[in-house]
Amino acid sequence: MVETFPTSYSRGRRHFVGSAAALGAVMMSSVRAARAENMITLPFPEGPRSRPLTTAFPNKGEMILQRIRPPLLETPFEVFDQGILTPNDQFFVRWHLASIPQQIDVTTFRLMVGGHVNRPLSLSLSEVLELPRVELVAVNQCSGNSRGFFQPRVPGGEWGNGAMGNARWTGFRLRDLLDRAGVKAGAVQVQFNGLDGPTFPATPDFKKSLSIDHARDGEVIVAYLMNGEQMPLLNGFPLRLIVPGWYSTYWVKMLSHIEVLDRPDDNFWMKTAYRIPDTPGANVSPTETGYKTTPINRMLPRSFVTNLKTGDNVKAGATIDVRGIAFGGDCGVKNVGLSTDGGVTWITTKLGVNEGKYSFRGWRARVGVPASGVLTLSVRCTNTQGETQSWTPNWNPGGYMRNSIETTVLNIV
Ligand SMILES: Nc1nc2c(c(=O)[nH]1)N[C@H]1C(S)=C(S)[C@@H](COP(=O)(O)O)O[C@H]1N2
Ligand SMILES: [Mo]
Repeated sequence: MVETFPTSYSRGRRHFVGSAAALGAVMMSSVRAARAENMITLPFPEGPRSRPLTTAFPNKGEMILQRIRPPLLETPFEVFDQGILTPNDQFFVRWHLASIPQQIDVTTFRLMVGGHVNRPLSLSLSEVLELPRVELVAVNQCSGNSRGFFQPRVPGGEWGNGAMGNARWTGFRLRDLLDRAGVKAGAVQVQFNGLDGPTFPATPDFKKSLSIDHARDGEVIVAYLMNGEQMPLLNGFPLRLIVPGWYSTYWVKMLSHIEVLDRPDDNFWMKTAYRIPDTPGANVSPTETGYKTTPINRMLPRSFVTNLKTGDNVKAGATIDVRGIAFGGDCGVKNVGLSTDGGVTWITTKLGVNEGKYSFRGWRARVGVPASGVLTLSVRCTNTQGETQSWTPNWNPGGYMRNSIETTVLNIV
């Protein structure tokens, strides 16, 4: 049966088993190696000041190491200057629970669909590969991407801007799978669970849910390939949910159980965790209490300069190329503006290839450098729904949904 898989599956599997068998040991040695190796300086207002870079995780290249177990690995920001698709081996990694399978037997793996359905399913990987194949480019962004910039500081993974990535995902529509199981009348949500689990029984297992209509919208997919290749173990091998336009907390990795619910999911990860103030931009003041909350959902527009960083030198009087990436959130990019005067005027940048409304979009502009002082570049994305980025950062106790205008300050020499 393995032979009917895409070649990358069987070829990848050997590689996968070989490299991931000693995941725990690899992770321990990675820290020792990393300590001795490069450190990266972090621009966070309230620390930490630096972190190690590591290359020791299976199927991963150089990553910023935030935590070993469960792994938190951030993409070094320069990677986003290489193109709008983030390479698999430098795609960020985030897990909540420490018990993560170190190998998957692709012959015995089963995807289960149960709950409020007419025909519960237990499908092998070769069976799911028979479902109509679809492809989509979409940004996977952690709800807490850029949390390290929050002031006042909030607890959680203190990410820079690299807890995001954009990939071409290949798989099948969740709707096709649910239709095969036959959703019963009265279904309200669909719950997703992966093969990872807690090390202490008291810790709630990581499960996320979408409304039945969202789950059946034809855009939510179950992916088995990432950028045309087998997904790295740490990004969810062999199957993961793709929820285009929504924060990646819903993008359940190592997806193994799908449960159709006839009542709203009240598990910890829906009812208590990953909730945002029900206010515009999920914004509240740090002293506010008693506001209504809602599960985090759609993403907001963001944009970044990728070829220059604060502190870089530029030549007085020169004309420079400025380029970067943007995304609209849960819709496309309408335009990306660049300002050198603190937002008094905006240059309309030239947009790059359109890989669909859920993808990163490249942009570029030419900018004249003044004779002296500093050159301040601010970048602002407006999406096709007319939503734009604001100057003032939002704040909430979860450190979620930061999307304010980014500014890069260059020294004129
Ligand atoms: N099974 C499982 N899926 C998961 C998680 C997890 O802890 N377990 N974390 C979610 C969160 S919060 C994020 S940010 C993304 C990270 O995806 P990545 O590691 O592929 O970048 O996975 C999501 N899917
Ligand atoms: Mo996340």
